[in-house]
Amino acid sequence: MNEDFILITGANGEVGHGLIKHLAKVGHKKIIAFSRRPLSEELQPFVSHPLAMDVQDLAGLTELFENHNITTVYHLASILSTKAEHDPVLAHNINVNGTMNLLKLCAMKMEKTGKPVKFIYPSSIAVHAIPNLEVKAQAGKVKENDYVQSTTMYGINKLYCENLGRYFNSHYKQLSYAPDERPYVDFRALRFPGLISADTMPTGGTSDYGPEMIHAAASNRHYNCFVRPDSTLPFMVMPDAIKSLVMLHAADRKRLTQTVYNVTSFSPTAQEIYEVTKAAFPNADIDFVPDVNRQGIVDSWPADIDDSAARKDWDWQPDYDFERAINEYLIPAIRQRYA
Ligand code: AKB
Repeated sequence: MNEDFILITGANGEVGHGLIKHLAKVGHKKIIAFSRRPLSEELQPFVSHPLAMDVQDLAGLTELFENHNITTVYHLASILSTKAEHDPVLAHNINVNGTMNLLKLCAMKMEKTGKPVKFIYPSSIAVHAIPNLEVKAQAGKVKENDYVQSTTMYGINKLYCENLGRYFNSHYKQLSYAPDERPYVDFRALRFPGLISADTMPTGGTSDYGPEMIHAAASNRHYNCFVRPDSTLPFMVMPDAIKSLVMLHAADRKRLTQTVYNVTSFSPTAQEIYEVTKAAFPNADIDFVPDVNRQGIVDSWPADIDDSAARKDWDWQPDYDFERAINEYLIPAIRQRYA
């Protein structure tokens, strides 16, 4: 019971794959990782406890906390934006109730042991909604508190969970304890832009046109891009996403001036992603066939975000700009994957 465990939820997802491999590589041996489906065979050798579990299963989670000294939670489980629009109630149950279950157990652990659990929570650019394309063009680098009136179920869930985390971090049971005696969860959130991985394909997101275009070209599949060529979103490649999660985890709590941080790398248009894809895979068969509803969501998300607070408070800096991401990471790795 004394050994420290890392708990990873949503472990089968894209970020889970990258994070688990990274943590195992740097020597973490005590990792409990679960997804709703049994943990992917590829990941099983890297974790001590591969499980199939749902974040809505409070009894199962309680048992995990009772039987293991969980000191860090990477809470990755989430229904992404496109899927959440098809089943908003399921999204709420998983995205919100699942997060509440975990925060509650972390707070109870601190009440019992006096030791805080570090809770790393990936949020998203989806918390923002910009009213129209003119405002989006003028908005420039959007800060954490700008345009936070999300219009998607997923974005609303993320925003609420950020606030829940802030509550458990600073105000939990504020009427029962003096401010300096309050149990707390060491909650730290970052807002990811669209993510692109060479190893895995995203499922259920609205920024998926970026990775889908490149993977389809590399595997000789036709692709209908569901947004206009001029559509612009911030993106980041998976190695930088993992870097940001572990940097935020390692950051000195005294230096953290906010509970939620933007992180980003580059902001290409869909046309620019098309051009680099075509240059790498000249036979790529890609058409632009915008889907009016998904386009609406992409148009409402910022074209660029301001990550200066993360840079200042925990020295965040991405390793990959667009050029390096494409030429040194994505194209060589994706080529090899489909060779
Ligand atoms: C999605 O498209 O839903 C996600 C996100 C931007 O958080 N990739």
